[in-house]
Amino acid sequence: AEDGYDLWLRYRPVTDAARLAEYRAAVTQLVVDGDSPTLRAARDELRTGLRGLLGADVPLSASATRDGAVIVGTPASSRTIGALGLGDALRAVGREGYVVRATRVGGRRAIVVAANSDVGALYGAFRFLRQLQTYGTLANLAVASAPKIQLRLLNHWDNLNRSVERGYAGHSLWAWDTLPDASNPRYRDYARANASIGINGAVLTNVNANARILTPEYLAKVAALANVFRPYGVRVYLTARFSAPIEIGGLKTADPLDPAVRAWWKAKIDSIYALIPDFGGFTVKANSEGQPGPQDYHRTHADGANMFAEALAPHGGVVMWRAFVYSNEVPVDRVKQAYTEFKPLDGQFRDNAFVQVKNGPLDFQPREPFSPLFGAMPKTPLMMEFQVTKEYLGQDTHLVYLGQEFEEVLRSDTWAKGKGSTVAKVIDGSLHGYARTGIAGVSNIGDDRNWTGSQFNQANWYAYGRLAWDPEMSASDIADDWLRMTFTNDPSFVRAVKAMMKTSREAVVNYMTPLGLAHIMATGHHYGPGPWVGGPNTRMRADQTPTYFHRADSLGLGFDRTATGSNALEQYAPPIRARWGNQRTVPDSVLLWFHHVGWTERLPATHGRPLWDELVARYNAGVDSVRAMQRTWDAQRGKVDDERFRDVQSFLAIQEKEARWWRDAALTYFQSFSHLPIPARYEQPA
Ligand code: GCW
Repeated sequence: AEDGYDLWLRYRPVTDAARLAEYRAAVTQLVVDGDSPTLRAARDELRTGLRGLLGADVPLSASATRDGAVIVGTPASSRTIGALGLGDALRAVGREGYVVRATRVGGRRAIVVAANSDVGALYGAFRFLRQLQTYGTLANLAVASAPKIQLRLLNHWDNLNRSVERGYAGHSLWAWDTLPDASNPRYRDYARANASIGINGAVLTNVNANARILTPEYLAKVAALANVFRPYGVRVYLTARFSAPIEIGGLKTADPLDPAVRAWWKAKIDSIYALIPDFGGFTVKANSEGQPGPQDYHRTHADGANMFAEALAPHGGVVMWRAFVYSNEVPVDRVKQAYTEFKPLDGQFRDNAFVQVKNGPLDFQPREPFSPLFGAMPKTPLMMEFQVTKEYLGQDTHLVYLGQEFEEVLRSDTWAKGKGSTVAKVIDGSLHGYARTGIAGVSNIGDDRNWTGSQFNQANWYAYGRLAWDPEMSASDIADDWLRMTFTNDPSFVRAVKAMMKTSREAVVNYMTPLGLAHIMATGHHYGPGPWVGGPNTRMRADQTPTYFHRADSLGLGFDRTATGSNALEQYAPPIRARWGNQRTVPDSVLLWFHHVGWTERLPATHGRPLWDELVARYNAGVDSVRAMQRTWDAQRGKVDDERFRDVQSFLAIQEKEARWWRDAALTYFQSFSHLPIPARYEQPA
């Protein structure tokens, strides 16, 4: 059934007759020398994929005996590949990259999928399959690709009871109760999907961590998952609860400078590596939202991180220390805290420690400016943390293509070293010469049949992986590939639905938080509107006022973060300060993020309209965009299977209703401050 389980690895028969003929002539046998688990995975994937796409088995052969061999491997695994003289091309793609090219072997036409490592060959196999899945030509095929970021991870916020924090796709995939004895085909399919987009690590557990994951009982379960993922190049990582030495170690303290605590972690880490020799390391959330951490002992984040880094170093592991720190005290401006706490620590972290920074300074809002930490810590490798699960963007039901958001952040210019110092160049290491690089995406995956809670949420997993491989890729090109692989190559479908995906992010910004508004979601679940509640999490400060984030009053709307206000703006480079700090030059995207604007003020960022009119226009535009998305999708009936067609259609109907809910709630609420009428030309709140 077309329930979405196959993700973008559907491998349905090629329906374009010319392409099918081309592929059948170009692909007549499969030569995969070497028998490592990873090369076997590549061979299995190619067999399955080609059988599906070409409608017939492609026979395995020990060598290229006729035109049309697809030869896969490394110079070490395959003499044929070793003899092809790919030396320079292979050197250029590094350990995980690949070369896929049309060539001749012994006078016969062949396609070679070559790499320096088995996992590179596996990535190359997926790349080759993608060529067919997207109906690309095989003539003169010449692809070479290497990841620009070393660690490309998913962060699962999965709990040991199989609930998923901010998960909207069912339960956790990890069946802790039946592991390690029972496996599940989904573990392998999960690893396949990740490998197909180059994701090479998974942090299995919630950053709000449970120490029990570090007990022998659970580590055996983790090892079982690691065994399934290993052939696909996916390493496992865990979250470390800072107070674990007390909770499961029987110590009286978790002070990172206490020798007994350090010895406990060292022994614990050694025991993990005894079970999982390629264990990746830890992600740590400390001294944030009530989690324990080094500050409990008057130590710094660097003291905490370095304790783990030191114990992990002999095994090649890393610690990823999160910069998302929300103290429980009331700060003047929450968006300043990460920079304030971490910037002074630059240079104090051991070299196998990362600081993992959320894309924006607040918390995964539909739109935020990039975090000012990017560009501000030249001596500390900063990892990007994106949220693939749409906590604040309509969760499972709303269709929002996050490729646009990720691209916007990655292309943002920090100006750290002058123009062109993009966030992408910070995290790929090229701007500051980081020796280590990494990126993390908070997963949207669960045990729903379609993995992600909706068909289109799959695109966000996919786009995250592709951008982790190459943070300079275009989100639009990624959407193009994803649509062809996931739905159909019908050009009219791809054109229309890609355009729809590209507008979907701006749509949600408009109907939820236009013009730089943020965090006006309802408390706790963060799904619907709640500008009257204020505050992000129920566990946050009780004294937070409802208007904390949007600062509506009788005069106007928006958070003054310039020098006359919280001055969060000073955390950015001077050219940005100048542009964003001036009401005449600030872009509309961050207007109310940085400025408190009078209700009737007319600015370039309000297109010369009074702020109130512009706000109304934006909320209406958001609703209109969703209606346009519905029309686009309705026109695709018959081009895709009925099952997924109706699935998407019904969710779009929910989204339209809820876009109106958002608009009506927000405008009615803000109207109680502005006391201005909704201009007649706009749809009135219900
Ligand atoms: O976005 C907030 C979420 C919390 C989450 C926290 C974090 C895992 O509402 O659920 O906790 O961020 O990133 O640590």
